[in-house]
Amino acid sequence: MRSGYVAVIGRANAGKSTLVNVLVGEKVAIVSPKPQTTRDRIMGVLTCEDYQIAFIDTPGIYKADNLLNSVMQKATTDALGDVDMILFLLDAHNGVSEKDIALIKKMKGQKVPVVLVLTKIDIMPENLLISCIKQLADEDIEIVPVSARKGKNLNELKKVILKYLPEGDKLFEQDIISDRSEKFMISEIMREKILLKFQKEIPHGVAIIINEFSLRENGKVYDINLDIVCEKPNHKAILVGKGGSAIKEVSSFARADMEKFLGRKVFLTTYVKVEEDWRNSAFLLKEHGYGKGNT
Ligand SMILES: Nc1nc2c(ncn2[C@@H]2O[C@H](COP(=O)(O)OP(=O)(O)OP(=O)(O)O)[C@@H](O)[C@H]2O)c(=O)[nH]1
Ligand SMILES: [Mg+2]
Repeated sequence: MRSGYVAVIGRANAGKSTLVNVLVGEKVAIVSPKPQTTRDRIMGVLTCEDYQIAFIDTPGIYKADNLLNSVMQKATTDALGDVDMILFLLDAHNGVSEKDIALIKKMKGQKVPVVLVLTKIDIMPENLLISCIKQLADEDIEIVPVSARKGKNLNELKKVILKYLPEGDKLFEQDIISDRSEKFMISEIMREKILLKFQKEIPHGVAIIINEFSLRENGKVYDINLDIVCEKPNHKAILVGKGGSAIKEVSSFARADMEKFLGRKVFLTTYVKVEEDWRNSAFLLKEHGYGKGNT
């Protein structure tokens, strides 16, 4: 039996959460086309007969321009401690930049093995993939190209990971797939739908507060009441939409996913409120669950 922790690191939007979800076989982290989707570390556990891998998904490496971003970057740096190996994910479908090379060099300075995973190869012309691999040859790092979306080369990736994991017992019970609560996932599902519908700064300035999360006595329906916190009155107007149309639409997508996730009917009520510049308030960040560990 082999078991261990694997940090999944990379620039924002590299495909970290998508890969973790596919490898674990369940959605443990939300995904969106916008950078900075993941805000905290999330563990996803893959258990098989003779191995168990605990993946640590992390916020993407990004230049912090507010306190929330700094908290997110700290979550990523902290994930590098106490893992058995690092997967450094690189989305090279537009080529490899100097900045990418600099990050690879920095990762190689860590005290655990690092494997470079080239993501999204389904949208990468083959000649570009070959030239990227040639370009990266000088870096003297093991490279595994994958596509999480098309399920390409994932068995190969698992084999490579297992080479670096120590012999040992299971770290978690068989049925554990994440370290996060249902309540956390519910708030993340709401945030995901907002990330998918709204543009620019609006989704980045949103936090979700769950006021109620309870199963009715009949065991068939969850009552969920949540606040969508945004940063500015004009963001609130956009989130609510004309006659409440935007919030209604986004809540309906969220409710459908929540029902799928919980396997029960959901009665969802949402309220949009403004907390000016909450992303720069240490107090409000903690209030909204950032930078205080798992919930
Ligand atoms: N074509 C293609 N798209 C992918 C693949 N993996 C991820 N994506 C897309 O890339 C975008 C970002 O994916 P995420 O998994 O959220 O990326 P991330 O690295 O977790 O991003 P952050 O949490 O913001 O750092 C989404 O639109 C995904 O659907 C892939 O294998 N192929
Ligand atoms: Mg992510």
